Amino acid sequence: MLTAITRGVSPAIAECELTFLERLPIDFRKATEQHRDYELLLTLLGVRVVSLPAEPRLPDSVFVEDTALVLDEVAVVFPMGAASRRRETISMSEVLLRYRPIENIVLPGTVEGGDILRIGRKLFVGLSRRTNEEGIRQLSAIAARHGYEVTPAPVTGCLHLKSACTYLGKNTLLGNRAWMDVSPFDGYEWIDVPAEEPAAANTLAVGGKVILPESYPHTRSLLEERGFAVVSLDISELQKAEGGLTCSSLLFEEEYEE
Ligand code: CIR
Repeated sequence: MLTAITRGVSPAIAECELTFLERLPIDFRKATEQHRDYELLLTLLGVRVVSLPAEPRLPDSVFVEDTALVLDEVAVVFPMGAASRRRETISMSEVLLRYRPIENIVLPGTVEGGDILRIGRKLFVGLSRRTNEEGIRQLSAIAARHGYEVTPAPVTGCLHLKSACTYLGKNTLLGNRAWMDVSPFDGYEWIDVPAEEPAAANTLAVGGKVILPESYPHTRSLLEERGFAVVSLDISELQKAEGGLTCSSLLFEEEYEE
């Protein structure tokens, strides 16, 4: 069954890391409500949600996707590029041990899960402000042992690879191609985000639907014209923390048998 690990919003979220955004006030109660709606929507789409308690001292810890990559055979835990976030992996490793054996990337390698776009047994990994060449090298070695191929994909205009593009299914990517090097993605169809919604590429395709932030109505129309079933969700407060839809869950198949 598709499983999503999530974590409650930290009451310290106002002190989150910000790279490309100006700091705006975040309404903690609203953020918590939006996060619960996110968990509820995943449940309605057939995902088993494992909701962990908030980490009051770790402002960005709601963004669990960045801590690790859960493949069918192994969980790979990362030293994140943002040093302030590295303690998030301590409790996450304990949880992941219930599901998979764990391997660790080690410093000076850094990787964040927001940089990993998985399509089957291909892992496209953003070379970004948070994920470095040494991190990608170590990840490639671990992934290769389990039959996955890693392809680096330089990212220039945004935080992570999946801020610039996500996979919708049907061999199609939604992207802002100005923010990344697209050459690793030869052979895929592209849908370009509309100019007025440059940050709309971070979607979550699950349960036959594409979840999209409510703030991107033009992208919604475009995806619907192209035959994708879209569900919109208001995540305005988490967007102010530079979070998107993929960041708030760590998704994997719970019962995997070789
Ligand atoms: C950070 O800068 O690390 C957080 N404020 C946002 C992380 C978003 N994560 C993601 O896109 N995977």
